[in-house]
Amino acid sequence: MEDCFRSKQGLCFLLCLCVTDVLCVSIHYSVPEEKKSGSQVANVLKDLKLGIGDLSARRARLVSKISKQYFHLDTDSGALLINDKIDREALCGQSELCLLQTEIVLQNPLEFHTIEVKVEDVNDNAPRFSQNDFQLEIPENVPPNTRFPLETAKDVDLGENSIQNYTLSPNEHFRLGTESKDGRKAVDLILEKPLDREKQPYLELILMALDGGVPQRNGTIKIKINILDNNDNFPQFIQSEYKVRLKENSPWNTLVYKVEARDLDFGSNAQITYSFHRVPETISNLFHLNEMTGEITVMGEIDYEKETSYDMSIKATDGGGLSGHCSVLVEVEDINDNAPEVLLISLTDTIQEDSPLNTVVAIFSITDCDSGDNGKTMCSVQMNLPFALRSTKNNYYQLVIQSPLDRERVPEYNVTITARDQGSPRLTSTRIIHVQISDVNDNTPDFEKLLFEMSLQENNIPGLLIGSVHAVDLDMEKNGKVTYTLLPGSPAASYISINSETGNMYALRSLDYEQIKDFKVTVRATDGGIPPLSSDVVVRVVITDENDNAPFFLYPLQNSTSPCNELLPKMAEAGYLVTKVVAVDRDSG
Ligand SMILES: *[C@@H]1O[C@H](CO)[C@@H](O)[C@H](O)[C@H]1NC(C)=O
Ligand SMILES: *[C@@H]1O[C@H](CO)[C@@H](O)[C@H](O)[C@H]1NC(C)=O
Ligand SMILES: *[C@@H]1O[C@H](CO)[C@@H](O)[C@H](O)[C@H]1NC(C)=O
Ligand SMILES: CC(=O)N[C@H]1CO[C@H](CO)[C@@H](O)[C@@H]1O
Repeated sequence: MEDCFRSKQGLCFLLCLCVTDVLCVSIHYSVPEEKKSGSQVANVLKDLKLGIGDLSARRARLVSKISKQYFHLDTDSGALLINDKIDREALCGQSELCLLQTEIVLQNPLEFHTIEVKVEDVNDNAPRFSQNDFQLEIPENVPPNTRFPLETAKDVDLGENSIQNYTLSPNEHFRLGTESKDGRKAVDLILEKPLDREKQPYLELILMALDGGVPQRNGTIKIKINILDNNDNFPQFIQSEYKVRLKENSPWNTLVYKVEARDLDFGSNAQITYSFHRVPETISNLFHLNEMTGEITVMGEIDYEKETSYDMSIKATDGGGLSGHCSVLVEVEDINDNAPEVLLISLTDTIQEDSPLNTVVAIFSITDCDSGDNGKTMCSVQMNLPFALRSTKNNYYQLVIQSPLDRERVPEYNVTITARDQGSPRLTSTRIIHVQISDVNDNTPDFEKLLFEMSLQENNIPGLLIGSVHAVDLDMEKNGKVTYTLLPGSPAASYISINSETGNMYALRSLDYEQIKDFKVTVRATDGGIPPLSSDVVVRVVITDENDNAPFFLYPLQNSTSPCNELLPKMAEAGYLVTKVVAVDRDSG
């Protein structure tokens, strides 16, 4: 290019030459670049006002100031022909005007004709980018209308044949912005719609530069856009609420549930740790949350009776500090681990034997901490008792008298209350209540015999024990304590006395069989109840005889002073009744 006649410089040189030289004539032609060698640029004959043959006759030749000869002259025809393909861009670069100058020298007479050939631009160059692709990294959170400058293309052609326009492959995020800065076109990528790495982490666009020639040529470059992650995604639990069931008494380390959160971000922005979020100590002491895996395990005693459900909030935090939440409701399932309990509310521990039917002896309640069937209870007492259960509402029961009581027959009862629930396995519990029957004076003293007979030898010493009577009273204590008295009214009552406590009977004085053979008294047995009950019995005392009387002669009289004179006939024969001796003895037997 250095030896090419460049533009104005060359033109000036020519003009100067022509001014000094009268014979200087400048002829102008033009030829498109890239014409094949041998193509004709023009015929010079007419312009040189010469005829055919003149050129060869005057030994015309082309003289060029540059070493390379682009043209040659056909001296026979006068045609100016292209020697070699002309590349305008190589010759003149971006200059608007590209002139090739050559001179036709004629001899005899010597003449110079300057020929200027304007090389016209042909759209022979496509727009060109310096690289095939272009890397761009854009954070996903850049706001719309942010501009990213792009490399521009170059097209060495001129004017219309150089770059006229840029286009971008269709896409939903970017458009092109072109601006002319200092006469140069700048191309920017303008963000139209926000980016989302999680949807599309990578974009490839094609930027095309178009020139305005015919045919239109284009050049392309790939724009590779890596969208950089911002921690713009919150960790998100797969479900926002979890509901799980857990059997009570579940052992240590039982897996309750594994929660899982996802984060659409990348790298540490997507690394999730789990933690309890503001849960009370009762929960954090009972459950363990693995912060890496999200597994919730049992760490304490799960007791349905203490707590039927646990509501916990769990937080997932990513490496960038964003967090998401979920709630886990753990419902504890009841296990029949509680036996029913009999709770005695009131107990009358002694009950009068004459209490009327339906008298309440005890009130108790049955409780079972379990729920459902596990907590449904039934209650019973043993058969053959004078008591019955009567249930009132809310698991309250009354133990009432069902049939008459008799302390003298059964003085106490051990009532076994059995409560059983309906869980599986069935659990039962029993409670024994002791019911004491208290005495009522409902029994009269009862003599052992209907009639007592005693005997007493006459001439007894006063105060002698004759015998004793005994009456039984089945009642207790005072009610059963019998005292004995003699009923007055019979004269014989003065003969004897009775010990009121023991029932022993004593003779008050010496009795004479010969005077009294027997007598009867009535003894009354009275108990100590209020009012007292009593019964009477008759006691017959028989006096027995003793040989206390000498026989006594009734005849002859014993008090006569004179001996008994009996007149006896002389002639009395043997067997003759002299007299009759009569004696008596007051004793018997
Ligand atoms: C550039 O190309 C686009 C699309 O092909 C067209 O809409 C626009 O008018 C062109 N601009 C120029 C200056 O030619
Ligand atoms: C771009 O140029 C290629 C050949 O170089 C051609 O096949 C294509 O159709 C051109 N595209 C446009 C839009 O002009
Ligand atoms: C009741 O239980 C008590 C104490 O266990 C026992 O001493 C008593 O003999 C029992 N009574 C009956 C009637 O079973
Ligand atoms: C003399 C005398 O004393 N006579 C009496 C004897 O006993 C009888 C019967 O007891 C009496 O009647 C007599 O008077």
